[in-house]
Amino acid sequence: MAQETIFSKIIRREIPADILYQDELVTAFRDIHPRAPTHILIVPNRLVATVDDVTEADELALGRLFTVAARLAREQGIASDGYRLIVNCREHGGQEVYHLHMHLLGGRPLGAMVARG
Ligand code: DGP
Repeated sequence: MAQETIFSKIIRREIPADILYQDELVTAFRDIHPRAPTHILIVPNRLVATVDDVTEADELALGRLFTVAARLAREQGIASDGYRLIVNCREHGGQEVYHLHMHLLGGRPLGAMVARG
């Protein structure tokens, strides 16, 4: 059983966050350390630690991450210029919080996809 993170407390509204969207499957809130003018995290409500822990039971919630990302991008006014969706996995992916989440980044050109090693 995966360890809960701060994101479970945000989902249950036990600690504050700027929540922009929530339904029965996913929650979206602004990243506390934004790397771009728009930086939103979209997370499945059910704890899945990493992409490596994903199973077929998660397919509905993980599909919802994309529909909510597209909806929020339109609402935030960044859809026509474009944006980036990122899901980091474990150490080499740079994952800090072990509750799977999608970053929605936009509002400026985001540069190269991956920094040179
Ligand atoms: P990652 O490296 O992919 O695991 O990204 C984790 C992100 O989570 C990072 O950009 C900062 C953000 N974050 C960490 N703790 C909190 C928090 O308590 N509140 C909010 N809103 N964001 C957080």
